[in-house]
Amino acid sequence: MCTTCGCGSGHTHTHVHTDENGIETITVHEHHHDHDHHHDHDHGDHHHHHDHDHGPQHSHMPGTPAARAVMVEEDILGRNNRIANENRTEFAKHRVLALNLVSSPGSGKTELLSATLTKLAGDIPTAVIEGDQETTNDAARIQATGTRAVQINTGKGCHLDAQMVKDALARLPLEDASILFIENVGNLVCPAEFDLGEAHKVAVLSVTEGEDKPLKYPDMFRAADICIINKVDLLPYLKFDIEKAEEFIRRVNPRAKIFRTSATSGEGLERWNAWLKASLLAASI
Ligand SMILES: Nc1nc2c(ncn2[C@@H]2O[C@H](COP(=O)(O)OP(=O)(O)O)[C@@H](O)[C@H]2O)c(=O)[nH]1
Ligand SMILES: [Mg+2]
Repeated sequence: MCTTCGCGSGHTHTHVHTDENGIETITVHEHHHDHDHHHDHDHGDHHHHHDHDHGPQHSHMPGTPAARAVMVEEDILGRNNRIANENRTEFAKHRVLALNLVSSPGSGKTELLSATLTKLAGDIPTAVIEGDQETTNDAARIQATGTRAVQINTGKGCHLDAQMVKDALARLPLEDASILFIENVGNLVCPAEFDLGEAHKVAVLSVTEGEDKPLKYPDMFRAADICIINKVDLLPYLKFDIEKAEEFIRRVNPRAKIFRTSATSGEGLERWNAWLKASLLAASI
């Protein structure tokens, strides 16, 4: 269950499958306990029909008071943080720099990763965990660059959690002094809450999304201390004010380190890659 949006039942199991291209996929299945119900009631002159799927923030069923919902939420986040810390210990043991890429769908996370991995090839060992609700498309795009990748399909899930990353690590042995990129499910809300054990969340904002997104989704831009403004090659065609975008990012997160990139033209990738190498060095000592 997501403590942010309330989706899912929280009871999951996974299975692993290797497809004809050798791509390993961990699929998360939800067990549905049907808490959905509907009821009709009259308010004098008008009539309501409600369908409810009881999430943690919306509990008015007898015996499910708000206090219990808060406890469930704390329990889920507490468990997630515990496993995230186990992942973090594992990363430290192998001197791995782990980065959690978060954004709305289509900002260019996979394109940016592919371009980055191609540039780092032969220089720095890398591995990728790909998160999407469905398909192995992105793991296939990553493997095409020669980098090892495991796909996680979250099904109904709106974010990756620490347990999913732990499961993926069991299938993706960490190389010492390497960079692990975790591409989260495209969603500017829920992944902000879930620590995966990463050193940094990296928010990718593309110029086609509008410069106000850091103000509209502040939790994500507060959680991410690195922010990449991608698709700068499209700036001549848009009304996107990049200075204003940077100002808005800094308004919600004054510590944010900001990069401007184009995954397709390669602009800005030198600076981004230099930062990656310097951060890996810092993680290695
Ligand atoms: N013009 C332009 N297109 C890009 C750039 N980065 C990604 N794209 C395109 O944007 C679309 C979504 O990219 P993708 O990497 O799948 O986004 P993701 O959902 O964040 O992983 C694809 O058609 C990419 O080719 C960029 O820097 N410039
Ligand atoms: Mg992607």
